[in-house]
Amino acid sequence: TKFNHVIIRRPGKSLCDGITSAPELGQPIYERAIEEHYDYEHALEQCGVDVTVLPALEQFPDSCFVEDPAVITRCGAIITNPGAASRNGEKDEIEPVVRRFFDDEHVKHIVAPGTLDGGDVMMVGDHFYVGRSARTNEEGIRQFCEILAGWGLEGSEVPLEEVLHLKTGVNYIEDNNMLVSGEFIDKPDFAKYNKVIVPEDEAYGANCIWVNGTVIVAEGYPTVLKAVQDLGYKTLVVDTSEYRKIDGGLSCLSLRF
Ligand code: CIR
Repeated sequence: TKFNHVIIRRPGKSLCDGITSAPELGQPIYERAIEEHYDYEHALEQCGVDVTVLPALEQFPDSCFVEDPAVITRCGAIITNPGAASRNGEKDEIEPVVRRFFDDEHVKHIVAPGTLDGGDVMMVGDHFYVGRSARTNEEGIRQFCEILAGWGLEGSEVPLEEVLHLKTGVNYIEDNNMLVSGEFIDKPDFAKYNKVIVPEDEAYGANCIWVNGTVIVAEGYPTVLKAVQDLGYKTLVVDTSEYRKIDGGLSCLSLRF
């Protein structure tokens, strides 16, 4: 795998109204979120990708999490049908951007009654694991796998119960290495990988991203950072604490392809 492009979207001031499962963490502070976003952008630039930065969309509080309204594979792009009502319209905002990179034939859609969030999709080479979650339903997964099959790729369903998205708790960092936490530690689907078990008190840190040999790790998760470094990866650390307040992390903040 080699990524050439990354798409990110600046958060808006409405970020503080993003959907959250953890209101006790408080609302994100916009000024800090913007600073963290610049740091994230600069980390990506150091990984040899060209970064497309989209402007904030105040009408969609969660729209900086561009991973959810689209999935981009090496064969084509899939515009999803995001499962949260307040986020569904983000698909119409990301589509024209995706079309800058793909022609008509290589842009497909998940349609109702199917729903799917990109955060539920984990790419491992030409195989895509798809979490069946509160956001992604059986019909969404069926459509997704059918589109993949048309491109010679394959997908499989991974049911999840405890976290928001599949990649909240499991992330592939290439070379057969996978970070796993919580309910994913013992899933038979992942038995064949070299699993790095993320301790419960660092569960948020499981959401790392591999970008061309470098692994970007969230700031404040020392066990995860050391484990990734021990595997021989170059690492970059970015603070995403403002995004964590609304269940967002490193992978949600970009489309990498
Ligand atoms: C949401 O609930 O949709 C946002 N507050 C967080 C989305 C995180 N995205 C992701 O894990 N891919």
